[in-house]
Amino acid sequence: MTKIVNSWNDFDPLKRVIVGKADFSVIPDEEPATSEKVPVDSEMRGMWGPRPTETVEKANEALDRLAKELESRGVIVDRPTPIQWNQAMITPDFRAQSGMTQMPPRDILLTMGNEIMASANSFRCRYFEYLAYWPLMNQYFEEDPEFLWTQAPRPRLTDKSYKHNYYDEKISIEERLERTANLDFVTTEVEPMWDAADVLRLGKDLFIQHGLTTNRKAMEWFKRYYPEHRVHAVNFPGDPYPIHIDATFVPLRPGLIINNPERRLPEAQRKIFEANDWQIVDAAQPAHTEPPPLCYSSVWLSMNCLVLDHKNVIVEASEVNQLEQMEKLGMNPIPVDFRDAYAFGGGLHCSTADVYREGSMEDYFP
Ligand code: ABU
Repeated sequence: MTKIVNSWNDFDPLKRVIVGKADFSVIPDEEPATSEKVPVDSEMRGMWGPRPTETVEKANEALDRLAKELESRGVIVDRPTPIQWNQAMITPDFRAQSGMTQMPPRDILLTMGNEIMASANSFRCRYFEYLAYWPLMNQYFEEDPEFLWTQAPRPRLTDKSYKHNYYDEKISIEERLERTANLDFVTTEVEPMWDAADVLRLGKDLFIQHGLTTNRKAMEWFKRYYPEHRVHAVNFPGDPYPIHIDATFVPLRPGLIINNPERRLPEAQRKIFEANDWQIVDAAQPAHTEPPPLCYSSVWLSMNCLVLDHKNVIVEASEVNQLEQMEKLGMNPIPVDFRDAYAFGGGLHCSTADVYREGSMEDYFP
């Protein structure tokens, strides 16, 4: 019997990780939570159904490349069990036309020490996505006697979970930014809803983004579930589509974090970092002006890197500015050609979920 699961942050030495798979991925039909996420001018508007086979194959090649790179560096790589998502998802409370994918794992699985918890996602199409990881969870459970296999309270996702008529084709970017600044999002507060990728783990402190995929009630739930942690609600006013913290605020090692210059952490929320001598550096500009086709995410996946330890970091190979900045910051960037996976939910950090990193729960902000 060995210890398989342990991780308290995104930068201690990585020893075991889950890398997603793109098989059977579907572009979901519009629903209250997702329509808000798709930019008005996106070619994905009004489009749904299985993703083109050649794009799935290319994404899987990119994911396999990442897995190989990690394995060549001694990291154990686990993979989910793909599910046929092109079928209706039905619960007593809603019916979705299809599921979505088992990408990216970072949205679904939150590792907190020896616990991996499946999240409480607000997208109806993602309701059953955790099932793709259940064979791995069962394996960890059988092999690691200390592993805590948990599931956050499942949201019901009835119509009461969303603001009606919140989404409107005519909403301008300026209006979206105003809504972000006012913390006015599509989800209501009837139940806790959260994506794991909105949670930034820094040992004792959890910085959780309030946005399109995580609501206030989730923050309250985290406070009660993890009483030994400090939970900080953070928001980034410059983001018209605030979803997931890992293309916005990305720690590289203790004391150093890169922040998306278009989505700066507000002054009041910076204080805890500054008071503890953390350096917050503007991330380099993305090398691309557009995301790849059929991609939900922004060009800022450029900064969505996977930190292997306090020195080594995997960065997408075409992101030349980010690669250069990593060197200037004293990191050793390892380029991996990964852009073909972007459309399937995100970059290198998104596409993985921590299983084991060395280290323990530190208090970086005493
Ligand atoms: N899943 C991360 C996406 C963040 C962004 O679109 O900027």
